[in-house]
Amino acid sequence: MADLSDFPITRKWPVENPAKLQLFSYPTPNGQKISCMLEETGLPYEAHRVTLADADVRSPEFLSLNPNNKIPAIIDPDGPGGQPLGLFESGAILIYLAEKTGQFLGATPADRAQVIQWVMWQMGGLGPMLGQMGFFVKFAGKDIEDPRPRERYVAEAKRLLNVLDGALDGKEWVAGDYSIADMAIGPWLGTLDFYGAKPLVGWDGLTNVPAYVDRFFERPAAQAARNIPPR
Ligand SMILES: N[C@@H](CCC(=O)N[C@@H](CS)C(=O)NCC(=O)O)C(=O)O
Repeated sequence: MADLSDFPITRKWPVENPAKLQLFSYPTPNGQKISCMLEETGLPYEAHRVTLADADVRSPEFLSLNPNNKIPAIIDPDGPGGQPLGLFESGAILIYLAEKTGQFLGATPADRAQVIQWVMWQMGGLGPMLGQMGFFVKFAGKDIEDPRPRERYVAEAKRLLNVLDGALDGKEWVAGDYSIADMAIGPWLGTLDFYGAKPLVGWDGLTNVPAYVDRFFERPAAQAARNIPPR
């Protein structure tokens, strides 16, 4: 059985069963992506609650696994060559788990390329832009008098949602079959209620996205991921 004691993070978040994949996360959209994938695949895992407080994400133990001080991160005790592997960045983790399990990455090389395309679109576009919009609409940034940052991120969020709306025309899922691309995108769409931003981004004018997000959260794994690890 793998010995995970070489990973300093396990001193602050002790491992119960080192044979299981170790998830270090909090149920934010980026965290939910990985919990959802783990629930979908049925891979045995242990979830450790890492809050966004500096005491957690900036602790030396957490930084030893993710120097970028952000959840989610994992340790797979059964990584390539049977060796333990630590990994951070939700897009990289999704692709790694999809390759490991042979699930949710598309059936053909062309499908796989499309799935990765939409994962990248989420990682570089939808996630960061909705996150910044949330800051300027709901959190501390809403007190900034200059309207330009807020307008810029709202406009960009709106544009991205319209891109997705078009891509979903006649489709249930964004890249063929249900895939890690949907697991990357779905949790971010779930933030718009929380930000109170649906009217701002023209939600009611979208044709396909509202049904898509409902379809995503109807999946038991997506629903469960909203509270893994429990807040
Ligand atoms: N690109 C990263 C972003 C992760 C991220 O932004 N995590 C946030 C929560 S959703 C976090 O841990 N924030 C804590 C901090 O910045 O101190 C990924 O996709 O994994």
